[in-house]
Amino acid sequence: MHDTKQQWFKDAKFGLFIHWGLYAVLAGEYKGKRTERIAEWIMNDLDIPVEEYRKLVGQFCPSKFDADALVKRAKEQWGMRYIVFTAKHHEGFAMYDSKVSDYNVVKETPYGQDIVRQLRKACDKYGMRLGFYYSQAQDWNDPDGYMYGKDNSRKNYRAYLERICFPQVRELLTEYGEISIMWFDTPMGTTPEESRELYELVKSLQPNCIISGRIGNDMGEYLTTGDNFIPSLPYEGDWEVPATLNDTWGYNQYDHNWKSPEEIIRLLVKINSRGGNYLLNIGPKASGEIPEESIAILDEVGAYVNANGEGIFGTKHVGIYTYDLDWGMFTRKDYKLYVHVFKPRIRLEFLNIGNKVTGAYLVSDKSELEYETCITCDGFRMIEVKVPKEYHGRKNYCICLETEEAEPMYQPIEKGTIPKAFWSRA
Ligand code: JFZ
Repeated sequence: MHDTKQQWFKDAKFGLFIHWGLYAVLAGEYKGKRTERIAEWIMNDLDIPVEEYRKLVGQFCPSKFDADALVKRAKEQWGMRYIVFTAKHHEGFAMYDSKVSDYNVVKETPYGQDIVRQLRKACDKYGMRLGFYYSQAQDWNDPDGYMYGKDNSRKNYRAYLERICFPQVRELLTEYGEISIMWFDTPMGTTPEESRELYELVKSLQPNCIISGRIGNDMGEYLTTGDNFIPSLPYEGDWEVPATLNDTWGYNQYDHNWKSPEEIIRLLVKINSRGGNYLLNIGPKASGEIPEESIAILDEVGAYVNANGEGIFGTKHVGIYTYDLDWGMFTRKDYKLYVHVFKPRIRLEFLNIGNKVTGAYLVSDKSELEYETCITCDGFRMIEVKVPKEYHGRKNYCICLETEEAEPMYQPIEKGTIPKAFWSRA
């Protein structure tokens, strides 16, 4: 079981991933050819020669980038508690003023400003935690980086670690204030010793900086699932699902396969109900603007999160309920069971929850709800909550059942396996 030992991470539940780099200039297409893969992989997918790709620096001028507005919106409207930003992705281009490599946004673009510095300032202003995505093995700009020229046979990865990776991780962790997460990725052929060296470097500079699962060799402080892959069952310990709003991380002008706000709300609650954090991505355009579809979706998701944050932040994973509810999902805190309701109901019925309910309320305004409890003829507890009339046609709201017991107590579907204690409680 993974334990970050950082309560903020356990409570955070919802973070913002930002994938931004030179690939945004191409936006999914190069010389009339569209990539069919995730847009930040376009150099690799379309075999763009390094010298050709490097010329993109001359077109990177995100004059419309507004770090302050973005971080303010992410914190206050979208309800996100941390940001993970691509300081350097596989393309090898640093989105900050790196003294290690001139291939960076300050040194080589007409824009000439430090993106990370702007995010740092905005995160400090709005109390948002900041982390960095850093591609520690793949570097398509450096002959000693993995997947350079799609050939891993002649590289000196040790030289790459010492010349680029370690010094850049050092500058990121010494020049930009408190960093909450180092989000490493695709460790490729990294040896256990190399992962350990990277781990020790991070901890030597910022002991409280959490190291993500993809540092390699099982040395992550939390589990990073596969992209957009949600564990089917509740999972003990600290873990996170990196996920997209459409089908790409970096901006792709042709990817319109956006998930709906309702789908995102359900995914957030589903991940939280199983004990994980949802790290949800946006891919800014080359202009620095956030795709309007991303903003529209996250504004609506954020309205739910802000109204029902009590049932999201600081919750723990719930066990597997006896029945499959097609209209709702649970999250929980001690002595409180939250029910996120996704479809219109006039009554909420819960069979085989053995808990003694001591109160019920609507999370958004704390208004009390009427409820009844009975024991069915075959001996199972039935809890029934009356939905206020004004909510009969509503979906996407959350209620709280206050219980005498600290944890949810699901009764099995089969009688006879229930401890005697349940039978005595009417
Ligand atoms: C990696 C990157 O290659 C990709 O560009 C993006 O940044 C994503 C968040 O991370 O892609 C992966 C890495 C690992 C898995 C899947 C996609 N995995 O282990 O399933």
